[in-house]
Amino acid sequence: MSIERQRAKDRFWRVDPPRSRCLGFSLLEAAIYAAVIGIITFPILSAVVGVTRTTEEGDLLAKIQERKRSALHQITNDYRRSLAGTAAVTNSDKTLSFTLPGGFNGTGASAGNAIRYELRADPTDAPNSIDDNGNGVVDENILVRVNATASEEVTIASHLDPNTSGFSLNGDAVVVSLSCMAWAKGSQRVTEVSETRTVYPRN
Ligand SMILES: [Ca+2]
Ligand SMILES: [Ca+2]
Repeated sequence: MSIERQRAKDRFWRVDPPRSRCLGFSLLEAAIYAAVIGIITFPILSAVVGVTRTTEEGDLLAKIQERKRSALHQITNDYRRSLAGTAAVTNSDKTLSFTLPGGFNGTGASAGNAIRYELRADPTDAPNSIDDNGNGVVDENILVRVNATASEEVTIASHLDPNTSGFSLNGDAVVVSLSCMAWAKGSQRVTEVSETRTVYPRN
């Protein structure tokens, strides 16, 4: 067989490899698949993020409710023991002072420790409309219990809203309003819980 005939025969029987569709996706197919995967997974991821955020906000709400409850509980217990007629509210309704009984003087309860509850600007967040300490709430207050007689003071609450927290008097009773606030990471808003309680002295 001549070389020319052999070459012609080879060309006749040569089978080009099929352009298999299994070797890869076209650009259009890849784009469609990506879009479909995105449509399926985006709602799932959104739901997971939503549940996580809801859980964080729920935990935060429980935490600040407990913070408020604990501070009100302490003020209530303190003030109920106080001597009637000794309460005063000063410093633009931000300070409550009263006197605890010190014992029995033969005719009644004698004066004991002088107590103050003071709402103060948080030392880490000055009142300048800026969240200086980066905790998500702006210009929060702290609540400090001062035992003036013993020269002792203890911070019993923080994250308090200065605009809605304060004291007032109603006869011998004191009206205490506390608003605790906090911010959950990723949340669009600050969570706040408030309570106003009227407390009467028993002595
Ligand atoms: Ca500030
Ligand atoms: Ca702050």
